[in-house]
Amino acid sequence: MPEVVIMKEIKGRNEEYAAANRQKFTEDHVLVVNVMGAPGAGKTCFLMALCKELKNRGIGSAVIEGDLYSSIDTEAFIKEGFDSLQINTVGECHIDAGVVRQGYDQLGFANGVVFVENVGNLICPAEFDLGEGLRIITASTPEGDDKPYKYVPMYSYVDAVVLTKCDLKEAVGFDTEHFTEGLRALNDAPVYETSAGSADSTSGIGAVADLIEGEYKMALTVSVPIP
Ligand SMILES: Nc1nc2c(ncn2[C@@H]2O[C@H](COP(=O)(O)OP(=O)(O)OP(=O)(O)O)[C@@H](O)[C@H]2O)c(=O)[nH]1
Ligand SMILES: [Mg+2]
Repeated sequence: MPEVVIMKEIKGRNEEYAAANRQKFTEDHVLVVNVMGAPGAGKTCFLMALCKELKNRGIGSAVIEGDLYSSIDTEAFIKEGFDSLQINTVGECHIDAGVVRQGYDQLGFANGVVFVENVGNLICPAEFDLGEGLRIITASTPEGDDKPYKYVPMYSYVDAVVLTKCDLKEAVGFDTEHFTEGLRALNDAPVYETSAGSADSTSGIGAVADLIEGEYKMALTVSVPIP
């Protein structure tokens, strides 16, 4: 049974905790990546394929899972040999910087990348800085190509967009041009096309791994700011 941290929200102090996290992650030379997206967007499948690809490249990774209830996703990562810890929000639609720090300290992971799979939600997670180094949204093609037009705060907030379930593009009539046009009105974040949960599980993962590897190498060289 994996370790489970129960979230207790500390209202109004998130920015303070996020700043302390950023300092700590920088000191530790750990790249923390906040992965957001709708429920069922394919966050776990994408992260599983990405962690395996990073492992092949000699980069270690661990996953902090945020869910309202259950430890299903954490168990999946542990089964594959990755360090993973579960946060249960017990009803909250996001995780915050304080609970991520609790999870990070208990995980005790060093020398690599820590992914935080946020609670499946396209609204609340964009309001809570976790002190992360990189923000990714997973957008699945069956959700529709109009999401950047509707979920403006989230699509403005992220550093990279991972389109998931691209194997279903034609079947669901996903118009990449329409999606990208909406995104470009808000953000110049790169878009990566993936199909990690399909028969071709490695599809598009290499390009995302290049991004993560580049950011991680940068995190290794950054010197610690004096508070
Ligand atoms: N066809 C197809 N199905 C996928 C793909 N990626 C994920 N799926 C399926 O989509 C469903 C949800 O995938 P998950 O990876 O669990 O999604 P999630 O975003 O982690 O879900 P929550 O954590 O519950 O919010 C599962 O049935 C997956 O098998 C893909 O690339 N192609
Ligand atoms: Mg998941």
